[in-house]
Amino acid sequence: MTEHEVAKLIIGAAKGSPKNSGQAFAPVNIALCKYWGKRDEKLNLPVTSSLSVSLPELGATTKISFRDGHDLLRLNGADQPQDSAASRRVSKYLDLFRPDKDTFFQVDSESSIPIAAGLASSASGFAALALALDDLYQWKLGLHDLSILARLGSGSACRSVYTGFVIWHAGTRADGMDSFAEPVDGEWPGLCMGLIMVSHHEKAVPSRTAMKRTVETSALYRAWPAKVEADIKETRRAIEEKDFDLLGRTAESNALAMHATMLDSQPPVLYWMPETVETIKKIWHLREKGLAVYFTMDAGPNIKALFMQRDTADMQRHFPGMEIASI
Ligand code: 2P0
Repeated sequence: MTEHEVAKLIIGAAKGSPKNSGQAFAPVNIALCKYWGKRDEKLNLPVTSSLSVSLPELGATTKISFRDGHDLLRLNGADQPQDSAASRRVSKYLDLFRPDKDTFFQVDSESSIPIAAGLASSASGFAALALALDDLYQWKLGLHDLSILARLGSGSACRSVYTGFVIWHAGTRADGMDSFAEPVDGEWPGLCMGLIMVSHHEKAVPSRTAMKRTVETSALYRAWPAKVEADIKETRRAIEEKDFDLLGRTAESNALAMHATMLDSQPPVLYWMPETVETIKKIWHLREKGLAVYFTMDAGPNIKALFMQRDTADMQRHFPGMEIASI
């Protein structure tokens, strides 16, 4: 099945007449058990399930409206050139939703996070776009279906249609209709994520490229599916029992294992900077001294520290400049 056919299947039954514009917000999500590797590149179908937590105060607010001539993407107030990678990717996604080839869109997206700095900007961006399209066309789809539509733009975007803890089921069907995200029960008051920015620069290897290379060339990757499955089980147990050490230990181990598969790729992918290693060692040192702090990392050099609100003052002292996001 093509992505056009999947989109048609989902929005086919929806009725409603378009408004002049649609708008939506979608949060950033950070995976505690990562999505790394696809079984279908067109539909963004993952090899494994993944589990994330959304940061409700950070994300993308996107407005979409019709316009003449050509699509226009505006990111944080700046028009993006039509031939830029971002514009082309968004236009390709919008192709799924054009009633005819002469319909074009303007997309204005305000993001409260640095683009392409390993903070999942494409996830909140495509989730907000899918939700904004639903508002524009008045489809009134459920979040289950919107999660599938968001996935067609970027895999991890399917998790950003929800707040809280979220699981993305890998599914087994070729059409991906069973590959969607849904909330995981369990609030965790006091759980915090600290964003330790090592670099604001755009990454040299896009995560899409790195993911593909890992699947194709890393022998270690063969161990990855079983590792993620076990980690998801442990993370769900940690959420249920509010066991912070289990949550942190599992998330940290999962992120390091993902980076190990990247290092094992040919040519190798290493997103880390010297400051990344320094920060990791500092976190381990602080933990040895009794501070309950763990970390996770994505396809970039930045560190996301996991800690409890009661330790905020200590964390701020050790990591001045760290942005704290409540969960
Ligand atoms: C994640 N990442 O689970 C993992 C961990 C990066 C590291 O999802 O090709 O932008 O659009 O499906 O979703 C980044 O990959 O990739 C990602 P596509 P995506 O958050």
